[in-house]
Amino acid sequence: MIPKMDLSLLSKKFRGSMLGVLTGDCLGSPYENDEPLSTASKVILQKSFDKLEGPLFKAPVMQFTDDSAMTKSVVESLIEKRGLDLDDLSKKFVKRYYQEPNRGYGQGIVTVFQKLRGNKFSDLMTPAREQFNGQGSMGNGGAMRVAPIALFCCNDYDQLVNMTKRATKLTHTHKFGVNGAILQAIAIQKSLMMDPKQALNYATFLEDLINKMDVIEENDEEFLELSESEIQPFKTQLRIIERLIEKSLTNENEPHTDEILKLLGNNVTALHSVPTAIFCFLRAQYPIAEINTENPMRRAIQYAITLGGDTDTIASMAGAIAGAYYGEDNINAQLLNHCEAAAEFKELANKLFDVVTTIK
Ligand code: F2R
Ligand code: MG
Ligand code: MG
Repeated sequence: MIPKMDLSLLSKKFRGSMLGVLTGDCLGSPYENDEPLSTASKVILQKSFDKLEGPLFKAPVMQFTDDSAMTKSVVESLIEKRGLDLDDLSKKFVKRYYQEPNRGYGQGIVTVFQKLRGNKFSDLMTPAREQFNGQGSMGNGGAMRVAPIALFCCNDYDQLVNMTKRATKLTHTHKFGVNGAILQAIAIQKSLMMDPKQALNYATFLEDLINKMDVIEENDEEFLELSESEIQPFKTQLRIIERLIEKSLTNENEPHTDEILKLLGNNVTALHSVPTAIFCFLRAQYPIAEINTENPMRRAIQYAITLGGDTDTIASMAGAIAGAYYGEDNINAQLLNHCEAAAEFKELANKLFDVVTTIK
């Protein structure tokens, strides 16, 4: 169970990923549903990040939203139950929602919570299956909360896929919602197990994700007359990421934000947000115009916000992957002081690490 990695580095990566979820969410939520940022707004965002990272800046603490709230339920349940317990997890989701309903939850998912409470948790799976006239939700709610599962399964790919599927289907049964959560989980697990001192090869990273999604999406091949992009949409999006990064590395060809958004998207569906988050993480290892920082983790989160749309969630998912790769040392301590519950998230990451490293 314990991975072959320096455990002190691994524990920093656990904290990095959990704090990446939180900081992306807190920093991104004021911009949720905005248009992509104009040059003037990017300057304001840059100044705001600079101030938050400075030692003397006093500002109200930034509140987290449903992304971190649901992630907190997942990590607490994994710690308490030392594994995935759907009954406990669904109760935690519902309890937390009714305690704090104003965390900006998705409109559809509230119906799942109401039905679960209504049936007294006697039937955990039907409420999600009934969403959107039986189609199930294709929202990114499963992906945005998956980081603790990726950390828990850090050394076991089959367990990761299986656990992510089961945990996601409590609320999201559409294949886009489920496969998006699986892709996000794989990206985090992969980043966690890599050495941040070695160069990150975006093409190799993506090739591995493409091969894995090829197998995961293969089982969805119901209609032979469909094109590959329809049968294997996540695999297709991963190929697009590769082309966009290739293009941006040849200086004169930096893709315009409009092109990125047209191809990858920035909305609340998993298909049009999980690949975008992966793109932000991979692109941000290189400098980006109008983002002035030496820190690639901050760059990933700041870049995700400039793309507009579902900023809290895309920044949070990019933060989860970047944090798993770079570890907590790349998260500014002053900035963390401005994020609600940062100390608690750090503590939860430590407890999860203890569970993972002591399970037989
Ligand atoms: N809900 C939001 N943002 C709205 C604005 C919040 C505002 N700032 C505030 O403070 O109140 N953000 C959060 O929702 C996203 C995660 O959503 P989740 O958990 O997947 O929920 P849901 O309801 O299942 O899906 C979200 C929407 O996607 C559309 N949709 C999903 N499946 C569909 C289907 N099969 N057919 C048609 N539409 C479908 C619906 O519009 C759902 O409402 C995150 O961004 C999180 O931050
Ligand atoms: Mg949110
Ligand atoms: Mg959101």
